[in-house]
Amino acid sequence: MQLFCNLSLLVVIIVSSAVAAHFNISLEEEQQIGVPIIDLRKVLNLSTNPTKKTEFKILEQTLHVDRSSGLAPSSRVTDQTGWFKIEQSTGILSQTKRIDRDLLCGKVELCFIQIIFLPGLYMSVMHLDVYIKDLNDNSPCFPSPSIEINVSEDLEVNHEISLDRYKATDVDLGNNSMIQYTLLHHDVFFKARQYRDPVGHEHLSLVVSHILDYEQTKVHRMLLLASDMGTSSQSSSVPLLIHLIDENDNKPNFEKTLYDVYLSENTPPGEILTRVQASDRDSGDLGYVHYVIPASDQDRREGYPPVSVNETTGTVSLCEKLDYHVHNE
Ligand SMILES: *[C@@H]1O[C@H](CO)[C@@H](O)[C@H](O)[C@H]1NC(C)=O
Ligand SMILES: *[C@@H]1O[C@H](CO)[C@@H](O)[C@H](O)[C@H]1NC(C)=O
Ligand SMILES: *[C@@H]1O[C@H](CO)[C@@H](O)[C@H](O)[C@H]1NC(C)=O
Ligand SMILES: *[C@@H]1O[C@H](CO)[C@@H](O)[C@H](O)[C@H]1NC(C)=O
Ligand SMILES: *[C@@H]1O[C@H](CO)[C@@H](O)[C@H](O)[C@H]1NC(C)=O
Ligand SMILES: [Ca+2]
Ligand SMILES: [Ca+2]
Ligand SMILES: [Ca+2]
Ligand SMILES: [Ca+2]
Repeated sequence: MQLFCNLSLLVVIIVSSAVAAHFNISLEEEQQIGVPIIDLRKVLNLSTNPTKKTEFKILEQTLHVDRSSGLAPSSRVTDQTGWFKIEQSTGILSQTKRIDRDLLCGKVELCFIQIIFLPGLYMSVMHLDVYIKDLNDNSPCFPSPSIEINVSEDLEVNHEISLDRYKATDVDLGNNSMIQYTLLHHDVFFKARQYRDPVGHEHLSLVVSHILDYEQTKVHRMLLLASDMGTSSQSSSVPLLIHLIDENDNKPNFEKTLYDVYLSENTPPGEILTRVQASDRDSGDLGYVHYVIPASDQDRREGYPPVSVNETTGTVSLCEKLDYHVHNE
């Protein structure tokens, strides 16, 4: 019974001393290697007398990525070579290799390296947690070197074109990775729109802000700028090209509103009387013009019209002998 009580007392002592021997510091990522960070002798109130040896010794260094607020499990990585060293005789802590927070901890806010060390012979083990703070050392990055999209010239004003698949990403944390988009060199036809949906996802789109016309401008060229909202904001940009797709939105137009031809009654059939010409502002097949003179089958049986038009060239020729009394007017 006596033995059991002593044992539990011992456990309590270990726990309380472990709590006391635990302290935190914070450090920005990407600090220079070898630069003194803290003097552990001062922190621990140890003698700074150089003749009194303290002999610091690191036992373990472990990276803690605390995802307790997210869905992914937290992780720990013990690196045998470590990120830090403690000068054995002076107790000065310094960095031995590059610490890139963005690479080590990604989007996880709580990111620290725990150093378990002995501050000297016959002293108890201590824990030093070095919290790694984010620096805005990355600019937003677009997934492709340029953005090219095809849109119909028929799109209506206020139509929205999603650019979500072209959004930039920034590997920093918090405001250092929040991105704001701006359209540079843009015209009146498009505006950028950025918004957060009810679920919290960020979206980027282009809004048509003026009637489009392929016949006027076939390609709209602008620059999409992404800037982060961190301290000393970083930004990058990509060319944004919008190719309009032609639609059949133009009617052929005749050069003249009336073609007037005077003939004598004895003009021989087959004679070319005039040539009609119409043009269509659309491109390709949409702008191809062919000519017909509309007439019913009944009309044709009765010899009307007495002229025919070449479908492709627009030349109008006489197809039968004229009779002044029948054909005038
Ligand atoms: C270390 O920092 C964390 C978070 O900032 C804090 O919750 C904890 O109390 C600190 N621990 C010590 C021993 O200062
Ligand atoms: C070191 O001494 C200072 C001032 O005497 C005291 O505030 C501090 O808590 C001490 N630190 C430790 C780790 O004992
Ligand atoms: C846009 O159209 C061109 C030519 O019609 C085509 O080569 C290209 O793949 C299209 N681009 C997209 C993003 O649809
Ligand atoms: C992040 O940016 C927002 C908007 O500019 C600002 O209100 C907020 O204080 C910033 N947060 C930090 C931690 O700087
Ligand atoms: C129309 O004119 C073209 C060029 O002169 C000719 O090749 C074609 O045969 C003509 N079409 C008809 C139906 O006469
Ligand atoms: Ca950034
Ligand atoms: Ca960073
Ligand atoms: Ca058109
Ligand atoms: Ca047309």
